[in-house]
Amino acid sequence: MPVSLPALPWPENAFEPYTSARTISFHYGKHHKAYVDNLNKLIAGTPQDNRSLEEIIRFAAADPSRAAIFNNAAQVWNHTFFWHCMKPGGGGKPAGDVLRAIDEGLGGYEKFVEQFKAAATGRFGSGWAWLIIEGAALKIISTPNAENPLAKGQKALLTCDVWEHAYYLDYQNRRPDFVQAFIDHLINWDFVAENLR
Ligand code: MN3
Repeated sequence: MPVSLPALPWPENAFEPYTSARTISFHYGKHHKAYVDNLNKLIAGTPQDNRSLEEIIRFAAADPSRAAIFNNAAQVWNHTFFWHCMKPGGGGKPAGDVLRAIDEGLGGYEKFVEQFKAAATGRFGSGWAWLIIEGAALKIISTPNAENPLAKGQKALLTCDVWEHAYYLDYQNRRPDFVQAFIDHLINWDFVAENLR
């Protein structure tokens, strides 16, 4: 039972002008799809091809000799999660339970923005910025390359892809401008609220 490429939750042009249809088309249709295809090649005919994606990630994270499986499996999961972290007309200050959690856990929305931007722009090279829960604590972290909270026993609430392929066609070297647009116009706080429950 191969791992499949899930459908996008919105049209590819849903985030113009903050992220172009061209960026989404390459990011989903080439990058995300390649991780799915590579993973399926790596697990074909092994016990992993009957496991869930989450199980494959935990299996592969346990042993450095499984790095190729880990990298592709985690990138499949990270991208599917990332697509749900964005919605048309999203971004800006959240409300309700999410805002309460951010107020209590991070000291307010302005602190969230400051820390999330620092995690996203401060990540050297390729990686991800995350809002997570570890134990009972709300935290902002960044991970390199394919690494994700799932493999560390943390719960992911929100992520932003800061690999160059996520923004280079639209922003070139200006990663901070992409991150600002993500925060102001793209974040799907409804999805964060579901993850918080
Ligand atoms: Mn990506």
